[in-house]
Amino acid sequence: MPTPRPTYDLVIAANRLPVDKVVTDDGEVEWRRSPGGLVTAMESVMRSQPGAWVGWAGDAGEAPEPFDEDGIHLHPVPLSTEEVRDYYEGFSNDTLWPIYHDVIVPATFHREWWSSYETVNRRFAEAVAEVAAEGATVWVQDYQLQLVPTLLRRLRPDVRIGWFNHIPFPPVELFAQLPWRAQLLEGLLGADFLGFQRQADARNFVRACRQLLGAQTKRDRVTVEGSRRQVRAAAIPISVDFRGLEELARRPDVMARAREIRASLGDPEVLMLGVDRLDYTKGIRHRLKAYEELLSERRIGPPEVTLVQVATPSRERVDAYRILRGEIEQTVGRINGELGKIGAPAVHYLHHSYPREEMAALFQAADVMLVTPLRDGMNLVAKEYVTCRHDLGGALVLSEFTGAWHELHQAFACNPHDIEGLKQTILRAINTPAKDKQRIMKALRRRVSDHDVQRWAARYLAALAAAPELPQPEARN
Ligand code: ADQ
Repeated sequence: MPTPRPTYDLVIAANRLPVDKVVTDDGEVEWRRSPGGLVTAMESVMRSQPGAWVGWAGDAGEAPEPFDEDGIHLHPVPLSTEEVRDYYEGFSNDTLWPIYHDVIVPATFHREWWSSYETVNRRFAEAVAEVAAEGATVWVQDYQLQLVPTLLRRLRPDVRIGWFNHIPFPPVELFAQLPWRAQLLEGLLGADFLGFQRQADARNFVRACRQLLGAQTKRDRVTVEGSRRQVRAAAIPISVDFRGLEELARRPDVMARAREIRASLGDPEVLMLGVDRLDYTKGIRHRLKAYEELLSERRIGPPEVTLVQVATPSRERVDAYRILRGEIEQTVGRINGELGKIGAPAVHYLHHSYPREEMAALFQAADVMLVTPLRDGMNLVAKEYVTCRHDLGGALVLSEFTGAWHELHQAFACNPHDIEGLKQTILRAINTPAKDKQRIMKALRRRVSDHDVQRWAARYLAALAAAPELPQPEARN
């Protein structure tokens, strides 16, 4: 008789497993932990209770057998080539992503994509049902898995189910465009607790349930029709591993690297930095436009002022991303061609991923950090930047359209659509006296230090545990 598979009291379900496959020189397959806030947060939680993580391993085709890595049980879910195209690149990133980010680019609707999304969500729900212990806590992550809560509840009514949305939840006027809006809301209502980055996101969700499903709602609760079950929707903003990242940023080799970066750029008076996934939500074009105008009006210029723009390759098989990359690279070429000098380009553009040490050094090297998204669930780069500035140096320009702005009010706030205003804010960030900037940085750092990712995970799990129970039947007289 086959031995029964082990089951776990805490199960995370996310589109990706927290590991990347690496094939060594002698052809051996190794799994390397992909660094990221969620993994760090989970490590802190899973130290006290054994946990499993259900997710895709990153290659299309058959999934590897489940395995344990650094104390976490990893349970891979397979995706075929067509599913990667339809469920992931299609429905998740070309239908939901634009709708959930203010339709900065138009969303694409295909019925086959939806059908693939349903199939894959069902597969995730079945995988979770297999590894979850009796009465387990299941924490589902993000917009790729919005149907999992209800599908899982049908399979396993004994488990407690939470879902966290890493991206914004749109206003009902935009959400209503989705042909599958009712199914998505009903999918989420299978959870006991739904977590969002901002209050406004939670309110948008509750309002969508009221207006599109006719559900009864009261403050942050939605009553599920037919079952009298209540689902709570509230904001629990994500954060970074403040202590871990700060320790890294204090390492002498990282600090030396920061100095080296500045020196290799010709020791500019002002080094500005942008770090983003190459995504149309991040406002890279608006940032470059403001910078280009400041240069051509000769209010700033190389070699005294320079900009490093790191743009991580992202979703390169989705058309909107290919088009964006072309536009950004053309703009950078134009700015350098027209406004750069020999040995002093106006923009240093890097289309790579970097190790954490290099990112921490870049953050420390930068005098002005430009975080200018048109819409962003949170934006961890803003929090990472202040975490790395233990010297209290630097200034953060932060878009009001990020979740981070709702916590980091003291930053130099900007509306990236207002190019004139953005230019003024950049100049203010450059020219504010160092003493005032230090005071601001101190306040920003206190906020992130007090609300780190470990606290986020603990708060989320406490809210999930305390979520409303099914109301007891009223006693009969
Ligand atoms: P993202 O849209 O990916 O995340 P963000 O929050 O900025 O955006 O996180 C990006 C991460 O990638 C950061 O940790 C950053 O340091 C790292 N990174 C960026 N460029 C890099 C490079 N070139 N090399 C190495 N690392 C790089 C989604 C939502 C956000 C939300 C997060 C977490 O869109 O709004 O903040 O999830 O919930």
